[in-house]
Amino acid sequence: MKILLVLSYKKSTNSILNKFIIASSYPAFTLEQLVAITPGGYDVEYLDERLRPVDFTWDGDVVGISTTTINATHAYELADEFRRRGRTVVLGGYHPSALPDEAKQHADSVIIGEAEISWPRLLKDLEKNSLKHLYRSKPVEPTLIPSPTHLPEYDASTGIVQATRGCPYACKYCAVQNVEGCLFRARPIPNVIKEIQHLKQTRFYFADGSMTINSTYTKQLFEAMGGLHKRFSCFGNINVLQADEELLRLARDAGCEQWQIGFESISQETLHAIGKKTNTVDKYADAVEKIHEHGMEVMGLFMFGFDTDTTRVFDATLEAVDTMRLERAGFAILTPYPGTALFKELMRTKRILTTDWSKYDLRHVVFRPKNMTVEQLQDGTRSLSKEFYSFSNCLRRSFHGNDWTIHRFMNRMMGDYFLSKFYQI
Ligand code: B12
Ligand code: SF4
Repeated sequence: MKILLVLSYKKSTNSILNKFIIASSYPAFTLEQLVAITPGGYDVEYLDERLRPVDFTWDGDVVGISTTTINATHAYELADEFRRRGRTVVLGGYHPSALPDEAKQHADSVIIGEAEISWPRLLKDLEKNSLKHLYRSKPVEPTLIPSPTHLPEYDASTGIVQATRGCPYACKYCAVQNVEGCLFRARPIPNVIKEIQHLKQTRFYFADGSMTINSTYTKQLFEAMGGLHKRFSCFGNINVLQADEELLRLARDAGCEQWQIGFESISQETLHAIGKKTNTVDKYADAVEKIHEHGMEVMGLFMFGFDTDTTRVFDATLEAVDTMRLERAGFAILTPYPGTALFKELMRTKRILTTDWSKYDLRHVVFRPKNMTVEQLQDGTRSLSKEFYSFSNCLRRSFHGNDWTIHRFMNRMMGDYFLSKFYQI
């Protein structure tokens, strides 16, 4: 049986510039994992639509398409066309997992959630001519999660490693629950270490929802990473980063350069309303200072449009970001991803303005905000992002810290330029 695995991406292009930017930024980790979990004996091809357009004349049996919400409509178009040409189509990933009934209209079968168990089962059923419309498995036992297959297209990029799955905090806006669920599972440390050792790249990032859910595990992992000479960044939460200096020291020794922190808001009332149990505003500055003292940077992530936000939130957030001396920041418009408690609540109260999924990109307002207009939310977030990434502010931040080198200066300026494009509203 011949299988084609597709990572869908709506802006398909073949340009050399796009290839360079994509290949030098992030690999298609999802594709690498899907190739790894496809049992031997099948003829497997893969396609990252960010690098190559889809060829509908592909002559094979099964097309597996992965999609997040912003690419969903486009992924459905691909699915419809492949089905029209007689191929069996399977949809999986964040969006089909959240809305399987919608996805089913465009596919012969839909995988809900993690696929390490269900994808091989689906392929077996297909061979027996007994394909089901939906496949859902229990959270995968961490020892059964194989290392992703290295795909040579991404040698020049930043590597990706995932040590754990599942997040028990279940913040109301977070989509991680749709695929990984709330049950925290940590992969065996030797498996993760072997994977890091085999990375071609010297830099990588942990695609884990948070590396501070079980700090005992994370400390053991960081200790085991000593001597690997890799550099990495990862997500972590305020409650632990502020309180656990041993973790910070081990992180630094293991090669951590940057903690990415979902601050989300500088209002405790907002954090309470969205169920962000890990954050206490009073602890923000101390946590950032401690991370800086241990020689690592902080990338802060913020969202706007919560019911408790008024138009004053933009200036207040910029001031807080400056006071805390964050090296990097990402400013997003609150986006109710299907499957989340936030989406259900806004649907119930009829505040969802559009289900054009391509607008669910953290840059468009897709719901009716409570204490400002759609335009105020859109413009306020855009202006804040522009201000933070203005040339003069990037230049000023690039001199932060007392270990200035020309190499670090160039890295920061280029990194800021890239991020300003990534977060462009
Ligand atoms: C790494 C990552 C990225 C990377 C690479 C993404 C990629 N496509 O490889 C980068 C930095 C590029 C990125 C960008 C964005 N991301 Co992102 N990202 C992640 C992150 C941290 C990990 C995803 C991952 O690789 N997981 C590991 C892989 C193995 O899991 P997986 O993709 O879910 O695949 C498994 C199953 O879903 C299933 N499966 C998936 N597809 C298919 C297909 C078939 C046929 C089958 C059978 C099975 C199957 O099998 C896999 C194995 O179990 C998650 C958060 C998280 N911790 O999960 C956010 C996340 C996926 N990102 C998200 C978002 C919003 C974005 C951006 C829009 C952000 C932005 N500001 O622009 C962009 C859009 C990217 C795009 N065009 O799709 C949201 C998605 C929400 C949603 N409903 O769509 C998440 C969940 C973050 C969050 N907390 O909300 N992201
Ligand atoms: S702590 Fe992070 S990964 Fe966990 S639910 Fe909240 S936002 Fe998602």
